[in-house]
Amino acid sequence: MEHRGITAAGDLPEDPGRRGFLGASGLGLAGRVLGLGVPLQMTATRALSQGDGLDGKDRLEVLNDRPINAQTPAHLLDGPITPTNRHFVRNNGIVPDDTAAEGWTLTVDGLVDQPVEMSIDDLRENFEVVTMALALECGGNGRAFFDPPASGNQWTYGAVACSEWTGVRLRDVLEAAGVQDGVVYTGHYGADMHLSGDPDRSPLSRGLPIEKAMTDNVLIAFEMNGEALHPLNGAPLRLVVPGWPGSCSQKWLTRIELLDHKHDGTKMEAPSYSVPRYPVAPGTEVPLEDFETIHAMPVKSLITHPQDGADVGTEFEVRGHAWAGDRTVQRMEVSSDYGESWQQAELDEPLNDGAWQNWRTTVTVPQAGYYEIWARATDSEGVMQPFAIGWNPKGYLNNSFHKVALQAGSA
Ligand SMILES: Nc1nc2c(c(=O)[nH]1)N[C@H]1C(S)=C(S)[C@@H](COP(=O)(O)O)O[C@H]1N2
Ligand SMILES: [Mo]
Repeated sequence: MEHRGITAAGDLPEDPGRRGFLGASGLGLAGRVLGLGVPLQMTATRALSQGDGLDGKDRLEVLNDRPINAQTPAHLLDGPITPTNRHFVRNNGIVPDDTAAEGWTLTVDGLVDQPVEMSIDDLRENFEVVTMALALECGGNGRAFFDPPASGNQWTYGAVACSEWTGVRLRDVLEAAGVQDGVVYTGHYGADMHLSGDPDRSPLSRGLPIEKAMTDNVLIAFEMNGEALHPLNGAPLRLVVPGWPGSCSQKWLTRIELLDHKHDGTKMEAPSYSVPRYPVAPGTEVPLEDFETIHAMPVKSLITHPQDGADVGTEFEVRGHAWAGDRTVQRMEVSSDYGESWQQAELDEPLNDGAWQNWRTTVTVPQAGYYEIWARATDSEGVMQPFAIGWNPKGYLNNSFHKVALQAGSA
């Protein structure tokens, strides 16, 4: 049966007509939802080919090729742990030429008792090595749905992943260097190059309040899913800061500086990774001093099965993941009647602090026909994913419901 789903599915044929709003079966929904400020917009995608620089990645949708940015179709994120070949890629600059572990060093300096320079072997030998499933989400995931559009990569749903990372705790390394009194922030530096090619400019240098840097689940990682990191995901060494905007997780990590003031590296300052301190009307020009830096990401969930646009029976399993920044998810619900009624899904505990949570439920629909499945998560403080979110100039923090379109009773 020919019908189109709500979101761009990675394996649909390329078709420039898919830019913009939905075709036949989705129009009704687009119209209805539009009035509430959530245009269901499809993103132009193109098939991967050799030369995209995405070797070792499986059916990611390329949003930009200089720098390389690619997201994962939601149905390819099914499964509790994201395989490396399906971990999204978000680059602000050019991947370093040499991403070999041999000869790589990490410097920790600034307000420390003793500046240190360590190889990856030094990290392995001197600190407890831990493996954790950690969820990473780009602050701009969901940007494609802002109207008026926000500039930047037009992520729909796929700038999120939860791989298994092996490394050492950032806290252990900072404590070994000796955190001095008065330290309030970290500054992170990576080996990637600015798009201009100017070696004196950095594509990205973010930092963390020291309290966050000292939490148990912030890792300096040298393995991803039991193997060396993928070059596009920061090989051979990166930070993994679950629950905070992905930009905090510096890739190709070479240096961490401890500071007695907020870090002022590239993209620390507003409007980067910042939102207005107060609600603004769509399209408002907000003065820079009225922005604040994003800390924890909000509660959110993803439907990874059935795939958007699928044919299903009248009874079928719906499943996916949910996560909530520094909190956990306490309830997961699904609707097949546009939010009129909700059924509670079975929700797993996180594998560890910082992992996303898997959920599943069986949905039965009353008769054959077209349905949309909506999913919403509620966090441990009772905060629920909203149907629609307020606009912000850079298109961050869109945690409105994920929806998939299905044709039921035809399979
Ligand atoms: N050095 C460096 N680190 C970086 C980036 C970058 O451009 N350079 N991008 C950041 C952003 S914005 C995100 S969302 C995550 C994405 O990690 P991934 O590409 O492994 O998915 O990496 C972060 N770390
Ligand atoms: Mo990001």
